[in-house]
Amino acid sequence: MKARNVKNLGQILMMSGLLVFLSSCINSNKKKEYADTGEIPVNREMIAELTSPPHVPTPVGKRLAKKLIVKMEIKEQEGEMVNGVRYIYWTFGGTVPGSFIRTRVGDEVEFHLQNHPDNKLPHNIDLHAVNGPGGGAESSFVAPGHEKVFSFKTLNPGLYVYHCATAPVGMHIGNGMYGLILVEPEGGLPPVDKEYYIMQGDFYTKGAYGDRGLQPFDMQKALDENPDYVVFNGHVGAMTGNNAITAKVGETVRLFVGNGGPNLVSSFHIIGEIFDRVHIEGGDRINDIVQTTLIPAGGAAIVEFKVDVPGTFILVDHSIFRAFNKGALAQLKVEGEEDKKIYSGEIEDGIYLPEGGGVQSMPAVKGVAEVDIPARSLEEQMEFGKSTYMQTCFACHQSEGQGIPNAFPPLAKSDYLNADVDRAIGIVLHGLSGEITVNGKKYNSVMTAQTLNDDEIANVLTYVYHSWGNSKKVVTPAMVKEVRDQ
Ligand code: HEC
Ligand SMILES: [Cu+2]
Repeated sequence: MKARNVKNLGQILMMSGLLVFLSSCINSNKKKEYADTGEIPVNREMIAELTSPPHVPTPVGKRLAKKLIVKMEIKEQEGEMVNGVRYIYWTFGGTVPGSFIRTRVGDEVEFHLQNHPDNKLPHNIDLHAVNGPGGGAESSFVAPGHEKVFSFKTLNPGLYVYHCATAPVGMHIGNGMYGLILVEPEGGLPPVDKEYYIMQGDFYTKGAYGDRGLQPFDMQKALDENPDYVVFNGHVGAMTGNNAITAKVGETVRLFVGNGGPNLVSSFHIIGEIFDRVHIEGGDRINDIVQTTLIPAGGAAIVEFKVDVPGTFILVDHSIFRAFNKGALAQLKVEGEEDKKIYSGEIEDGIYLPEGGGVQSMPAVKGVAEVDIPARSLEEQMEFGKSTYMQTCFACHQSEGQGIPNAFPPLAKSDYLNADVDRAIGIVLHGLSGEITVNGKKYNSVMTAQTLNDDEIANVLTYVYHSWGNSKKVVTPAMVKEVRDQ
């Protein structure tokens, strides 16, 4: 968020008036020199630095326009969409999205498109930064084991999408063939503390979300615009946990955000943050103070903001089922000093007693009222346990105990659950936080203590242990009481 000092507004206005006046003199000199950006002369040759997401190359700063040589290699390669789900990605430079290209206005880009000999298909590239037929597609059509070269001059500053445009175009894009090329203005974009590269894409697989094994592309689902996965940077969890992007309190962050599609429009939003500036659609126009910005398929935006407080901020497509159920979720982890004026954190967990409410006090975790527990059969335990599960655990661990990748660990066939009953009882009683490994995948999140009595905990855990391939242990209220009293 912007800090504003109202007292000095008059002074600032006078100063900035002067600055605008001065810089308009400078600018008009420049403009006179090159009536058209097409006339900016190039000075020497340089090999372009290309980076894989979420990284971006060094800013252009004050460098002169150059002949910039870009060498981009196309690779068709297998990768992981989400735990156990394999997918053959078609890539520019070995990643989805493809390598980030950073240029300045007036550069003469000599583009070398190389199609790796192990690939099966011809490809090409259409860069939205190009003024020319097909954005380069016609000149760059290249068979496996070949290289095509073409060149273009960057006339318009902005953030542009590039993508493959070989038929069937939708399938080439749908398999991951897109990326971003930035054209910085003369003198470069204003410096910031952190810059990152993020690109959304939708994926269509024969199986449903999470179905394991090598998943082929599904043309019918693509035609129906009904994706199984909507992700940032090529797969679920590409930017969460250890892969989260980072910043420190007080830093300014600039995100180069693209949307490869092939079909969906993105409602890009960061939970708990407001964009100070958005270069709408990656172009010239700047919008101040924005909550959610629309990024069309085949479009981009530059968003900038200062981070004021520490914590984990979640980047989403605010078409929210895509975020929590299809993968369109990334994390920005901010470290530093808290500022309670800007964000207090939880101040108090009070008790809310609507008039006539029967509950007079919240049971403490240790002291849930003892109830007279009748002896129960396994059938009864299963029935009561299922009902508690569907009311309490289901929201996070899901109906079949399958969990949600990177967020909620599975209870189905969980090695962690099956290894230790007392530990499982303790988790439901007291909650759990910190890193754990379940079936080979790491989770580092928080489960709050569940306010259930001993009978309910015994039943719900018995239900979990007798479902989804678990070890069929029976948990009794006496076992729960023992753990509670420890
Ligand atoms: C608000 C979300 C949420 C709810 C509700 C919830 N859990 Fe959890 N649970 C988690 C998270 C998150 C973890 C992992 C914590 C960590 O990373 O340290 C977890 C971990 C576990 C684990 C250990 C890991 C594993 O997969 O075996 C068990 C067992 C468990 N929960 C059981 C339950 C049961 C039973 C209920 C219902 C009574 C329940 N949970 C309700 C979020 C939740
Ligand atoms: Cu292609």
